[in-house]
Amino acid sequence: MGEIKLPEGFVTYPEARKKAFLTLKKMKEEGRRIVGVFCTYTPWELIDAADAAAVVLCGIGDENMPAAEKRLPKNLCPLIKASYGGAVADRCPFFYFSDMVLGETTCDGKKKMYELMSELKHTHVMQLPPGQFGRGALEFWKASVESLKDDLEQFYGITITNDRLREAIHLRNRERKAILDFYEIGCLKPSPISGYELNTVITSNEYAFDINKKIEALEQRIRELKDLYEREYKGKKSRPRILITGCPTHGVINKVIKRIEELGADVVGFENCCGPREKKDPIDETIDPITAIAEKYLRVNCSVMSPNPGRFKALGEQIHDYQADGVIEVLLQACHTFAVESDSVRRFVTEEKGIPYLSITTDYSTTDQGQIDTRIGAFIELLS
Ligand code: BJ8
Repeated sequence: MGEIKLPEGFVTYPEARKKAFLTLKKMKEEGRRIVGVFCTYTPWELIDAADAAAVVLCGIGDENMPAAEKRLPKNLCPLIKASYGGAVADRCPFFYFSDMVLGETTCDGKKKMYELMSELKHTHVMQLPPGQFGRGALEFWKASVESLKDDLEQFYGITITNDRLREAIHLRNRERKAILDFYEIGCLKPSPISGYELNTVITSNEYAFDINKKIEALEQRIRELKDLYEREYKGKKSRPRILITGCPTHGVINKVIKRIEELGADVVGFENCCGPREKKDPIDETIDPITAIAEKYLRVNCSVMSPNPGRFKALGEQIHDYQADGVIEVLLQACHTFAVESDSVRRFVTEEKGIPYLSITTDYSTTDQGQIDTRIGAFIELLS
């Protein structure tokens, strides 16, 4: 069993969430605006420009499934059930502290769940077009961005100015660059950082509300890791290098990501929403901010878009840049869009890129841990 090296004072994802409860409570008491969000399509800059904090509401763990399943089908994506279950059972402090919720019409499960969620709290659902390129797709999405701006203004009784939007875009672009540089430490061979740390730090960072401090902390860790690479890793033999693709992995960090590394491989990168998917693509700071925001987020390569060629381009680039020896696709149960796309991903990885591929379909329970370990173990053996 390999041991995962972690920096001193490392904070796990559940610990970071616990800490964030207290921060949010304090923020709420101080009268800060808080908007609950879910997805990479979220235009963070609009929320920033409304002087509100965005807090991620995606659920993890399976303790809220029974509450969710009173209204939702059992055979539904665990991310959707965990998120709704926490809200409806009043066990998600992030939902509790949110003034309003922002969702997008991504997959069918999520968009229908938002209808139920809107019974609990004001929920603004942005309408996404089904594809990025069709006639009128950008106009349609831009109208959704404008309608979110109108709703935030009305809900809070404020005006969101273009100057404030430009400032927010500039700051978030700086944050994107810092996050991207942090991910790219995984391109070093052998990697001086575990995928477990990468996944944990970036997902936990969603609960760090001071963006300037977050950028500083990332830059500091990047310097430490580069130094560590020069001192201890450079020139040494690398373990098999795995690139993760598919559904978001924040709910299965321990079950899949950590296990891959304990079983003898390095997770070096993520081609999913826990990776640099949208970080590589800054917002244009030279044009009208609403148009720039609409253009940027429409370029997100999620499987809910049909067709979704950008994902294959990004996957190819990451396999190359991160020097991946194999790809593991994580599919959350009943996620149809990623599941349908997975055969094309398998063929792309094995036939075009010539490296092995494994897909794992799972949920947030622990019942399939043994089976997952066996399959990951066999895959790593194949790569060794
Ligand atoms: S941009 S990946 S964060 S939608 S896993 S709930 S798609 S059934 S999470 Fe996602 Fe935005 Fe896309 Fe990223 Fe539905 Fe699939 Fe569940 Fe999903």
